[in-house]
Amino acid sequence: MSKPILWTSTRTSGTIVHSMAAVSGLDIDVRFISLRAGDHKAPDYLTINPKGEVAALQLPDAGVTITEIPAMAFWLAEAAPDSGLLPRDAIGRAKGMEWLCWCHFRMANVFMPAFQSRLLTGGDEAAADVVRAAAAPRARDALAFADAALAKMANGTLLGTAQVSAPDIFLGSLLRFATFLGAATDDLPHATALAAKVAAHPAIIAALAREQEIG
Ligand SMILES: N[C@@H](CCC(=O)N[C@@H](CS)C(=O)NCC(=O)O)C(=O)O
Repeated sequence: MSKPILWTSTRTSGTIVHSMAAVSGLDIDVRFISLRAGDHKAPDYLTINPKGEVAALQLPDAGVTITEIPAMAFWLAEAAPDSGLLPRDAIGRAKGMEWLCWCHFRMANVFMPAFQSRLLTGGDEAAADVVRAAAAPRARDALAFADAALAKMANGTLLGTAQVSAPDIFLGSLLRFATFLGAATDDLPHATALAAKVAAHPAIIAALAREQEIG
């Protein structure tokens, strides 16, 4: 039996999957590649993930690679049913997928344009500044929506679970991204408390420390 391999890169959206993998407790070989060095466009990597992106979860025994954060989260939750990444009941799992898809769409729609603003504007710096500035209030609006939903949930988590779930981890990362964009989030107590709960998870502390070490 070969271990699953998580291909990722530090301080990218791959960190979200790295955190979920850590919480799963599964024995996963985490391999870091450098986007700056172009490792994700190297022929060997493209045979694993033809999208040329991180993260990618390679399952050597099945001869399959899973990509896209909600799909990787789903596999991790299925492989580690007691991890709390997703609830075991069908409705709970569906609600978990709903939040994962929500976070994923916001990441692509609100956060990525800001982080890739120069790419989007063809290098036009002034236009890129406008794109970045427009992203901060939209990021805040997204987090305010999640904050209001959290206010109604038990345990202050998106699914009302005592354990930190995959959507909670994703939302915690979106809150961090929002802070990078300069969005005000201090007045969103539920989202802020959830992000703190996620950040205090021992497996996530260890995963982030490893990323810090690698640089
Ligand atoms: N939809 C993908 C997004 C993956 C993605 O955009 N990854 C970025 C890093 S944050 C990447 O690999 N970028 C390299 C490139 O596009 O050249 C997911 O859910 O994992």
